[in-house]
This record gives sequence, C-alpha cells and structure tokens, in this order.
Amino acid sequence: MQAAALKQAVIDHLHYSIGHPPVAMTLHDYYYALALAVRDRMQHRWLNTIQTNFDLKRKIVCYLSAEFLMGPHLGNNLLNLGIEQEARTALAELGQDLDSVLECEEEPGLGNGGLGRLAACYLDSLATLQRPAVGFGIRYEFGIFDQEIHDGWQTEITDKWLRYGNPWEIAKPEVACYVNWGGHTEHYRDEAGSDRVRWVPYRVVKGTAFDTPIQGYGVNNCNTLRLWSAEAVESFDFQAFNTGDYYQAVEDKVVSETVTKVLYPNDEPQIGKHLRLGQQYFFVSCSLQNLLHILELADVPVENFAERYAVQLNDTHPSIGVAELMRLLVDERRLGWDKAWAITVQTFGYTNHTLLPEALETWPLPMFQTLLPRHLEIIYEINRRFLDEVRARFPRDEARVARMSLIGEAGEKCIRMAHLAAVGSHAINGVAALHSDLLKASVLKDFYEMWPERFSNKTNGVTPRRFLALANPGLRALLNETLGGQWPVEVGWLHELEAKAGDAAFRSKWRAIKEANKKRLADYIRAHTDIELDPTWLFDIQVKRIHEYKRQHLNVLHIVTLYRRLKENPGLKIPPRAFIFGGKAAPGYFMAKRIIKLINAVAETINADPDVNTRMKVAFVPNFNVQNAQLIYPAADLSEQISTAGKEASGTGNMKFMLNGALTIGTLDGANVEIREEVGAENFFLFGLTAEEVERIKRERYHPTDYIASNPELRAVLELINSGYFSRGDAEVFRSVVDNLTFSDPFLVLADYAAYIACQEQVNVAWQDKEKWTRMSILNTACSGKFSSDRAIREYCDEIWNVQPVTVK
Ligand code: F58
Repeated sequence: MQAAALKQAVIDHLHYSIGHPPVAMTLHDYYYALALAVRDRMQHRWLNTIQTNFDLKRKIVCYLSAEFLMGPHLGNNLLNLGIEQEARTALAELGQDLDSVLECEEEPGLGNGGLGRLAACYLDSLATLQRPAVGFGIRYEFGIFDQEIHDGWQTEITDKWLRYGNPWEIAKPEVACYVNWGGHTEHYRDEAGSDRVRWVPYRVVKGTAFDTPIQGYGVNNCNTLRLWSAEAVESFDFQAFNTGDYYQAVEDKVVSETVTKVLYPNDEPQIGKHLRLGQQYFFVSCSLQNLLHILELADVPVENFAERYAVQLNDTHPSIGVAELMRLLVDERRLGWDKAWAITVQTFGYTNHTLLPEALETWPLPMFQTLLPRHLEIIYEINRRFLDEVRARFPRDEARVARMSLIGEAGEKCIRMAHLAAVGSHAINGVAALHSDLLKASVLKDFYEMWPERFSNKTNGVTPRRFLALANPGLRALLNETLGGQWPVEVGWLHELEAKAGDAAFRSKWRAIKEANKKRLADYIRAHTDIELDPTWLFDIQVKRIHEYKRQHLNVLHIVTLYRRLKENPGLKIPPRAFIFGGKAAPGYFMAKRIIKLINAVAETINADPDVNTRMKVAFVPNFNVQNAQLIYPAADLSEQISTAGKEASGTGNMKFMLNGALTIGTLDGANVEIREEVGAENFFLFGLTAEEVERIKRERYHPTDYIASNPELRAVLELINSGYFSRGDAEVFRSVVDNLTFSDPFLVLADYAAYIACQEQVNVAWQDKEKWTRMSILNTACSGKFSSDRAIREYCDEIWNVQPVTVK
C-alpha cells in the first residue's frame, strides 16, 4: 500500500515538480522525485512538531554550530521513517534501483570533520529522543572542497552541492533577520532618562532561513535544522537613495552574499580572517534574533528567555553569542545589565573540542573593533565585572587576573573566545573523560578553580542509525534476527551479543557479513583508484582529517618497516594486509599535504612490487566524506586510532569502527580510553606513551635523534623514505617530512614507533586465530552501546539543558 502510494508520488513529482519529458529523464530526476515524495511524508510530522512545541511552551534545545556535516539525507530519512523497503519496491516498479538512486545525492558537506559530524549525530538523537530542538548554522554555498588525487597530491575542487537544487530545504524568506556590521556606537539618553547605546552600522546584511526537517527514528517528532543564508538588504534600489552609484549598489550585494559563500576548510589551526568572524557573528545574530522573535509570538516575556531556550555553543565559533545576547537584551530590549547577564549565563552552555593551543580561537582586537564595535564595548564591560570577581576571590593575584582576562595582552591584543564562552555559560564540558580532565588541568584550569560546579564531561557519541543500521545492512539484518528490531534505539541490548560470541555458527555468519562489506569496499576502491584489494586480507583502516597529531605518518612508518622486512626476508610469514587511508588536508597545511603524497608514493611502490604485493597493499581513498564513510567503517577489521596521547579530544571515528565490529589499535587518548574500558583490555591493542608521559618528555626536552640512534630499523626506514626510493628517485619531496621527524617531531612519532611496531605484531598474532578474532569483533559491537549519541544527548538533556521529551501526535 505504502509502496503504491510512494510510487504514485514519485510519478507525480517527476511530472509536476521536475517536468522533464520521458526522453530527458535521468537517474538524478528519480532521486529528486523520491526525495520530494519522502519530504512530503515528513511534512505533516514536521509541522505537528513545531505546533506542539509552540502550544506546550516547552523548553527547546538550540544547538549553535558553524558546521553541520549532515551527509546524504535520503537513505537516512527512509530508514528513520521505516519505509526503505517500500521505496525499493516503488522504484523497482518504475524500473529503477534504490541503491543507484541513493548514490545520486550530492551530500551537504557543511563541515570539516568530527565537530560538524557530531552536530549532525546530535540532531538525529534529539529528534529520536523526542526532545524539542533546532540546529542553527550557516548555509554555505560551497561546503568542504572535493578532494582529487593527482600524481599522489591532493587537489581541491569547489563543492557545488547546490548545483542541481536541494530537495530537502524549504526557504523561509519571511523569516528574515538584519545583521549589522562595522560603523560606530553613539551614547544617548532615552525618554526615561537612562543612558543607552545605539550602534550605527556601516553595513546591514540580511539573513534568510532555510529549513531542513530532521526526522527522528520510529517517532513522529521531526525537528528543524535552520541554516542562514546572507544576502543584500535591498538588492539594487538601495542606490536610488544614496549616491546614485549603480556599481556601489552591486558591490554591496556581492559583499553581503560573500558572508555565507564558503566553509573555511581548516580543521585545527585558526585563521583569524575578518570574513570568518563575520560568518560567526552573522549566524549567531540571526539565530538569537529569531529566538527573541518566537518568544514574542508566543507572548512570553523576554525575562523568561532562559526557561524557554537552552543554547549550546558547539566550540567557541558561536561564542560571540554571549555578547550578542547581552546587546539584544540591554540595547534593544532595554533590560538592566544584571538581569540580562543572569539570563545570558543561564541560557548558554559551552562545549570545548580541543586543547591544542594553536587551535584556540582569538581575534585581533583592531579587527574585532572594526567589525563589531558595540560588542567590543560589551566585552570590556563583561570583563571589567568578571575581573572584579576574580580579584575578590583571589586577592593579590594579578598574574591570575591577566591569565583569565577576556583580553589577551601578550603581543598584539586579542579577544579570547574560549574565555568569553566560559564566563558566559553556566555549563562547560569536554567531549571525553580524559579530555574533560585535561581541560580542567590545563586550558581552563583557572576557570575550573573559580567555578568547579560549571564543569562536566559529556563523552561524544555517534548515531547507530546512520552508522550501523544504514551503513551496514548485513549486520542490521543479523542484529534484527538476534536481538529484535529495537536495538537501534536500545543499544544496551547489543550486550546480548556477548553470549553469542561463543556460538560458532553465529561467528561464521558474522564473518560472512564482514567479508561482504570488505568486498563492497574493495569494489568501490577499485572503481576510484584502480587498486585491487583482496577481501580475505586484514583490512587495516585509518580515515580522518590528515593532521600531524593524528599521526598518519606513524602508520606509514609501520608500512615501510614491513616492506623492508619482506624485501630482506622474502620467506617471512605475515598475514596479508590492506592498508587503507582516507582524509582531507587543509589546503594550506604543508605537512599534511606531504603526508598524503607520502602515502600515495609508498602505495604506488608497494602495490607494483611483486616481491611484496601478494602480502601487502596500500590504498588512499580519495575524497573521504560521509557517503563513502558508510562503506568504509563496516569493512574494517582494524581501526587505527594512533594520535599522540592528550591531543585528540575524543574522536568519533573510533566509535563508528567499534560499532561495526572493528578492533582498535590505539593510544590512551580521547575516547579510546573509554572504548578500551568498555570492551576490556584484552580486546584492544594498546600501545604508546600516556598523556602524562608525553608532557613529561616534552618538559624534559625531547630528542627524536636518540630514538633513531638506538633503533637501526627506524633509522633505515627513515633513510629509505628520504632516499627518493618511493618518489622515483626524487630525494627532495619527503625531506621536509623526514627532517621534521628527525629534528623536531612535535607529536612524538619516533618515541612511539617501537611500541607501535610491537603492537602491530600482536595484531598479526590475533588475526591468525580467526575464531578468536571474530569473538573479539563481536565483543566490540556488543560493548559499543555507550558510544551511541542517544546516551550523550540524554546526559546533555538531563544535566545541562533540562529539556524533557515531548510526544508528537
Ligand atoms: C574534533 N574537532 C576533535 N574541529 O578534534 C575530535 O577529537 C572530536 O571528537 C570532535 O571534534 C567532536 O568533538 C574538530 O573537528 C574542527 O573541525 C574545527 C572546525 C572549525 C575550525 C576549527 C576546527
């Protein structure tokens, strides 16, 4: 019945919404028509959710994030609506194959990596757990670049994701906000005789809302992702009132639209660009204005703002919201400072995602003042009152005052956004137990001493719907059969698999599923790289942004070590392995781009060498994104989580691998610590220095050359890379990589090398016992329940947001 109705809806959309004659019909048209038909099926739930939330006046989560890395919507919506089979049938009757149609979707890559994808997982869980929530962000016209590999090097191609339209969004031109830029402030006395400030901007940009439905799994709740797009206030007639300069008017349009043009592709170090601050302020101001407007519609006094909204700052990128809410409340709603400040602190929560000092956001004061003169005044006032409090709590400790100030004075003066976020939020959290502890001991130590009650840990989670049910249909079927159909929302049930780990018949089914997934990935890799991988080999995978702290080069050192051993000792008995990499490098990150080249160079040499290529191969999957991630995680035997301890805040890829039954080789970093706790030390390949040891070694001065001197194999590996052996004799290309490791090695790759190699030998031993490995694989899935984003969202709702479920009819 559903299938017949869906088929008719697709036919109608092909005819009325797309309007191509049969002769011009493409596969993409079928995708678009099905997407529209599916959106229609959410529409009723969507409107009911909004109306119910409005009527019940319940508290709403507002998740402010500069990035939402949603991935393709269609498959996920079919899954969450429970109509996948119907869609398959409907399309089949139209002569089309659902899987091919799903591949047509251009994914919205509006994020760099973990942080943006976490926001997407959290939206899925919020809807599934029936919590009223809106995700607020930026509708970038160009998302994260597409990566192509040419001669081993990364090249970046603009991501024109909106090229063929976006069936999931609905433009809301009537939901428009006006955002000021630049200019100056004026102090005046109002009718009542109070001192007030007015901001006279240099430019005004208009923000328009584009809404996307976020359907919960198996429930009627359908929340909203609201992304803001910038445009000029009045495109052309503006000039009529001005100088009559037509070009000036057009330029204004261009400048305004630039604000939401492109996602900055940097994943860690901060760039300090004017436009980036502009993007942040733009979407935050639109969102907060929107919240105030809705409050007004509901006839709720502005004093009740914090009872109605829990606003979460996804890292410091939206933290200008602290000053903006103060401006809106004090300047525009004319609340007193103290009242406004109490509301602000009660409203905001702040999640920190990094301890890397170079990644902590600061803005040069002159730039900040040019763009946001009123906010600078407000920040000065927040700071003045805050530092008074610090002095009262810690008398005669001016060093502490300087450390905690919202204004950094060492070198060029700057605004410290993490401090602004911390001062303006009632709750501050890290994203894994270790990271939250380190946060309290390092970057935010002074703030912890001041307000210990504000700090907590919220270990990250990932959605088991997309990353298991959708990505791994084979395993989904087995879990349904074994546990019943509720496991995607009751992941605790996965523990029942522990009993099954001892059942040989079950293990053999488990292996068959893994092997089918590996074949699926091998097909994909062959199609995209021409590299042929054997699905019976151990699939050893590292996919994530390319960064020195994530140490993809440590993985390469292991590969080259093995290669040398095989060349020197052709009879060496090692189980065959496929080393698979994927990930983008920030376009301006020199070392990361060299690491990609190094991986590809080593791959080219090894894959072409008949002495070794029956026992090892290397592949770099181009353009790692959510879509191909869904093929990659389910195919992994071994998950590489080898960052320098203390550097990876949490990691979430580690959880996606675990969910799909991969074993982890990893350091005691981020959420690896908790993964190991859950699955048991005997089912986790641990190696390397601890965060404490890393800090101690760095304090006592680290000499990478000592490790080279005492390890002839390591020395030979580095020499081989340096010699040009992998680069057709070019001894220059990798000099910078090898020199960096030899003379600086900021992430202690060489210090962990020997332990890593030894640990990989343990992996080989374990892999050779198929039954034991399968048991360990099953246990990984069985113990992965903690890492569901549902658990994380429940904790946020209970402990930070105080937001309850709402049933939608
Ligand atoms: C990541 N951060 C952390 N930042 O590195 C990772 O450990 C953690 O699991 C994840 O957040 C989720 O908590 C991250 O992805 C970015 O991509 C930012 C984008 C904007 C510029 C600064 C980095």
